[in-house]
Amino acid sequence: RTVVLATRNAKKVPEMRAILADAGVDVDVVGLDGYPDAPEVPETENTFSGNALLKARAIARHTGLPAVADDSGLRVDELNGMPGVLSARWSGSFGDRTGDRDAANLRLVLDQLADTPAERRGAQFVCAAAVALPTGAEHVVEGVLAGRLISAPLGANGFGYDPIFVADGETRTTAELSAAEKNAISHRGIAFRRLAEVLRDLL
Ligand code: ITT
Repeated sequence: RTVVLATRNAKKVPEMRAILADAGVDVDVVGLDGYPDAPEVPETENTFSGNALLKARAIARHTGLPAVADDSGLRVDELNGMPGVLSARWSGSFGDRTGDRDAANLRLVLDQLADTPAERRGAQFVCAAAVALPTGAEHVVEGVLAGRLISAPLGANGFGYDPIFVADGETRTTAELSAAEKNAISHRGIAFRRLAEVLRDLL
C-alpha cells in the first residue's frame, strides 16, 4: 500500500515519515517529488483541518493514490490566535518555502511581541493531518502543543517558529530538541499518530 505526502515543505517530510513509521503503519510513503505537475493548492479555508483536506483531496485526485496532508501553524495568544493558518505567509511571502521565509516570519512575530511580558507570551502549535482517497473517502484529525514564546531564537533543529517556542514542561526550544524528542511531544506527532490509527482502518 502506497500513500503520497501532499506537501512541498521539505522540513515537514522527514517528521511526517518518522512519525508514521514509528506508529507502525505498514505503508510505502512517497513524496511529491515524483509528481512535478502536481497542482499548487490555494489554502482558502480558515481552519487547519479545512486546508489539510483541500491539499489531500487535490493530490489524491492528481496522483490516483491515497494522499496525506499537513496543515499547521502557530497561534499566539497576544495576537488573538494569529498567525494561525497564515503562519507560512505571515511576512507576506506566499509560495516561498525557503529558510528565508521562515526567518522573516519568526522575526515579524518577535517584533510584534517586543513589548509583551513573559506571562503573556503563551502560544500553541497546531497541526491538522488529513487523508483523502481517490474514492472520495477522507478523514482529518488535529494535534496541539501548548507553550510560550521566548524573545530571542535558540537552536538549529526543526524549522519555522521552532527557535522561539518552548513547550510546556520543557526548558529548551523545539529547535534545541532532537528530531525524536520533538516528534514525541509535537502537534505533528500527536496528529500523525492519530492519523496512523485512521490509516490502519481506511487503507
Ligand atoms: P505545504 O502547504 O506544502 O505543506 P507550507 O510550509 O506552506 O507547506 P503550511 O501552510 O501548513 O505549510 O504552513 C505551516 C507553517 O507553520 C510553517 O511554514 C511554519 O512556519 C509553521 N509551523 C508548522 N509546524 C511547525 C513546526 O513543527 N515548527 C515550527 N513551525 C511550524
